[in-house]
Amino acid sequence: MIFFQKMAQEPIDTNCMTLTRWILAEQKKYAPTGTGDFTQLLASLQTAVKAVSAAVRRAGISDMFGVAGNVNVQGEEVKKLDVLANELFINMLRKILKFCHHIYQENDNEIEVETERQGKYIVTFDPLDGSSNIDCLVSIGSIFAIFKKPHDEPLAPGDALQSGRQIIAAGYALYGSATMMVLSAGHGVNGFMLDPSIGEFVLSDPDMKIKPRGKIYSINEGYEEKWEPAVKEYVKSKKMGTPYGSRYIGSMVADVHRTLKYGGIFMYPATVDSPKGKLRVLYECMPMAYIMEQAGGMASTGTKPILDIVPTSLHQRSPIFLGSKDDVEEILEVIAKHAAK
Ligand code: P6P
Repeated sequence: MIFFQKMAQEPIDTNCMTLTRWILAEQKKYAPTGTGDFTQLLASLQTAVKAVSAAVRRAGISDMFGVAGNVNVQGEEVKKLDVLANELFINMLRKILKFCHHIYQENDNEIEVETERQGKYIVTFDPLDGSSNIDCLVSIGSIFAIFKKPHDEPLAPGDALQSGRQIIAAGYALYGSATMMVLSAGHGVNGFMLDPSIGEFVLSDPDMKIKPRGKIYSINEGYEEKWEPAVKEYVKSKKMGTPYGSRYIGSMVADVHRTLKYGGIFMYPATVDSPKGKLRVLYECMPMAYIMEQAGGMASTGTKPILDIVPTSLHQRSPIFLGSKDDVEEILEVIAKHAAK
């Protein structure tokens, strides 16, 4: 009863900074003469996330769990929620498709975009990352990055294959104990919590920065025998002396968000079975690397910054080591030491 009384007395902030207001303020601050297309794009992504969040929260009741019966371009089972999340993102973007062209995880190639409707942005996204965790109610997420079209001509195949340094905005949504959007448009990182009572994302984590060093390492230890020696040596070192804590959720968005909030390192290295790593460059590694760098952290392939990659294929994968600068630099030193042998 005390809890509910407290909730009832919670004052409503009548001047809260919502994501919608923040997007408009960003446009006013950084693109006062802009056409508003970028603002519309971010607003549409916000709407897609709200729709996916509602679907995720309702999945168990609406029989949305379970397998949709087909497989995605990586040969992985696609679950019903995956299909729905895909359609929601596409339809929310399609409404403004004249501004953008998008690539996402589930399909072999880019979305076909009618030439007369092509706009000036390319959006790469993973509509529902961590889907193997859907049925057991573990946090899952959506990830996106926004690039500018590289020329004014109609889009050509491969126009999305740009360096991560060309990203103009990126972020993720986490469907956890609450739904949160974390994004950057190149001027720092801000976190917005979805307030179901008003249906708006409200600024809850302004100007997010990651600690220079954390006390948590995150990696799937089940693959230890398949790691390169440098990764084995580094992980072993985290268990010596004053050990780090080990946390691994198996949903990239959840593991990265915890790393951003608490510091430390998230790793998905190459293994014998996945010599290029598992996580996809365009719609998992690059967006998360952009957020990490904007928050004062690092994200590396093990030999170079993730954002320096120029992908040669849409679903290209990369090893990734991201998080607190000191932690990432520490494993890079071990990797370099082994490479020099
Ligand atoms: P593993 C989820 O399937 C995902 O793509 C990422 O969200 C996550 O970080 C990774 O794969 C987990 O992979 O091999 O540890 O189950």
